[in-house]
Amino acid sequence: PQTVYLADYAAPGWLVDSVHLTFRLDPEATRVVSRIAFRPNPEGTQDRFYLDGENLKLIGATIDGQPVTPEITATGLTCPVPDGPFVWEADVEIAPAANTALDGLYMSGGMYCTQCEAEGFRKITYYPDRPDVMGVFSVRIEGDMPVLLSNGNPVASGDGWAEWHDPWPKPAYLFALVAGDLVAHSDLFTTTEGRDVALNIWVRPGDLDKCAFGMTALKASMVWDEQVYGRAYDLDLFNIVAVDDFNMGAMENKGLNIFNSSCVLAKSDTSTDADFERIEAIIAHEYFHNWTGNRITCRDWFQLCLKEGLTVFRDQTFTGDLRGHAVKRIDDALTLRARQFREDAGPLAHPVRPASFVEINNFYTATVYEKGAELVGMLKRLVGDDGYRAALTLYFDRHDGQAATIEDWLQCFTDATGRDLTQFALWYAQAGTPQITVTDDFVDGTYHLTLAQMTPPTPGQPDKQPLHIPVAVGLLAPDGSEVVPTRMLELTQAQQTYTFAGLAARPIPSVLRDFSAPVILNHTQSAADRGVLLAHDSDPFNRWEAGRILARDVLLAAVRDGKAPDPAYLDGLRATLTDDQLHPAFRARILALPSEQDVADALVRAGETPDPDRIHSARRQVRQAIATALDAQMDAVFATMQVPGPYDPRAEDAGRRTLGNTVLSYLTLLDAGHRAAAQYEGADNMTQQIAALGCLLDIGAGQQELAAFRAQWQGDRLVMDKWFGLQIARSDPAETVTRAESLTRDPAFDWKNPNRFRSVFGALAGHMAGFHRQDGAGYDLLADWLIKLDPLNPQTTARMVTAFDAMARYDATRQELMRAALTRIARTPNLSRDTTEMVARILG
Ligand code: B3K
Ligand code: ZN
Repeated sequence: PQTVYLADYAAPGWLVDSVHLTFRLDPEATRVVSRIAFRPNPEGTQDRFYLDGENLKLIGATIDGQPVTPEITATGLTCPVPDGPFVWEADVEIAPAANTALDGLYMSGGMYCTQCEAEGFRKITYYPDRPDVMGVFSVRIEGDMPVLLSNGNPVASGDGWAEWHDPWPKPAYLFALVAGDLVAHSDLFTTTEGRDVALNIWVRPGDLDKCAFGMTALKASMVWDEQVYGRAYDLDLFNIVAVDDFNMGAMENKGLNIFNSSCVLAKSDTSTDADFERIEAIIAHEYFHNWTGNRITCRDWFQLCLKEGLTVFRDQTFTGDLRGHAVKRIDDALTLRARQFREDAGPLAHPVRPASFVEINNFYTATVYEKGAELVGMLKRLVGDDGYRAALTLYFDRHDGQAATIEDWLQCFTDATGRDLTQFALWYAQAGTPQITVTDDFVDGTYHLTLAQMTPPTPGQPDKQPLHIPVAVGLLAPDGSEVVPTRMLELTQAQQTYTFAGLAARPIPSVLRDFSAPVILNHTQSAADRGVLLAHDSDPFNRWEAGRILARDVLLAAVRDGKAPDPAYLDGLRATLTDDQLHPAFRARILALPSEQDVADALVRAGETPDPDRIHSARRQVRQAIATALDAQMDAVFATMQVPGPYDPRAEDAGRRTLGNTVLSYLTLLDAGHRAAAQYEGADNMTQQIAALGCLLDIGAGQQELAAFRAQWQGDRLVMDKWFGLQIARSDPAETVTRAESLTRDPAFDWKNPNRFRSVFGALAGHMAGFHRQDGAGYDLLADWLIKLDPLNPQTTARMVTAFDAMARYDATRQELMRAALTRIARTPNLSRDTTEMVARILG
């Protein structure tokens, strides 16, 4: 397979003014007629006319009405063209029913739908399928379906046909088409500019009662983008469609967002609080793309973080505004550490803006998305709120309608604020998680804080340069009062010392407040100091972080020496648990221990080899000890966290349920599942039903409830995904693989559906001790199924291969077994380009 390099970027030789597409839908033989007005690009650097195209049957082509015979390869075509502007017409045949890759035009449960990002449009017709070619699309759909949708505004329709026009020039990856037997949950929205917008969420008839929450989230997003970013919607219509077979979460096609049904459908008895929050965030994310992604798109796919990092940052801020910033920041940091830091520490590490790729779909990663969002957050910290607003206003003014680059983006910050961001730009190019080591001294009332930065080597980048890092620091007096409020230190050298004079006593530093940069802190602090921070830090993030580190150290001591938790730690936990001044959601975050993976990460950082079984049992022991020590208080909290009245997904209630369910998980370790069984029985919402079931499975009980759950929910695909996943996630490590294996023989295991496949194998890969069973049975099972899935769905296969990316951190036996499984995948004949690239990168 060929590698594409950022350095090889060449401006397109021809630009597109307009595109007319006619679809005659048929599952086996859909005809796509395209009429494209091309003109030479004055800035073009390509001299050969080339159109991308894959798996297309060309029936005929003309240029300015004259038949032509292009030279066709497996990936595109070329042919001689006139000197000036010309009109290209092509008639191609495609087979949506045979498209199991879910990329291009495909079918899901009898409906037609599309996915074109990143390079799916070339599976629909011949086209310059690159984001810097933007055209105005008109679409006619002919098909025997009641609902026929495409981008933009409706022009005309009749029985079995519809015409659409999208006035906003767009790259082909934002094209979409949907045809099916669908019904809409509809609403109206009037923008600040006075435009009336019809809003629809299109679903299969049985799902109509799961749309109301998504609609509320959509309207909240529209209001937020107007108020916070001054961005109003720009069409008369905004459509969302729910699709059951989808490779990822959702897609921001102009005016016609297509969603994995799991990311839009919600109802209290079938969706958890976490589902509601995630759905709200994804609806916002796709909606926000209308400005950050669609109106301003990416010049090439190396710039992916330009739209994804910024849009994630925007949806994170939105959720924080709606549901509280402290807890949101904690959750985002947890996700970043669990996914991005881990990616950065292994063979798949890559910069936020990669320099090369084989298959771009393999780069929709935590690094591009979540670390990309952190870079936006750091820019905002460096230039301040006003500077950020000015830079964004300039960005929208200057680049609206364009395909832009990271250089363009940073230039807006420099021009709007005068800040030199040359060093900051390194964040986009240098992979790996920086580590900051903190040391300090205190002499005669003066405190010196020294920060030293180091970024470890990553594949292809042995030597790293110092980065420009905003480090928010505050100082506490020994009694916990704040003596120096938050100051934004800018670390730019390998090592810098900061001075704080006039202090009465040696302060307790609170470093990296609000997680001001995506870095790992090496900071030796006494348990007593951490206890003060946990009890008093004015920064909620660092308050949580202090508790987190204490918990981590307790877990490490249990793993290394079988030590029981320090009584001082238990006291701190008790104080937090019972502090009614603290938001329940925040208390729940403090009570939730670091995961087994987190413990493994800490061991690896300390140069040790993690033993998954040992970590699993040590963590269970610690949980048991916490439950025993805090039994009475937890019992009291459990009672007070019951939310009266009808279920409401709002943050306030969700926080109470989270804390209630967290203490329930501890109490279950002591009461033989008594309370959990009762909660399961009485639950009128999925949050409490599934949490109770999980608690029961945790102690080896709950089989009866599991059967009842299935009987109750067998008609609901999304809930059944939970049923599959939960019993694997909560299994005893000795049984995880057999449980997963037997579930693959369940008649409801529809392995071609990505959600169902992920529910089983995502849960298997996520169960550290179960997946890493010493005899390699977990690796073999996953490899067998990835080999089976690859020919059908390369994208989902390649994504799930990442389960093996932590290979190098384990003992020699496990490494060998993982290597064997990966080698077996690699040697499979006709392995997809997607999976080939991922396996090769992991094997190194
Ligand atoms: N832009 C899409 C992701 C497309 C993934 C292509 N493999 C969804 C999003 O980030 O909003
Ligand atoms: Zn996105």
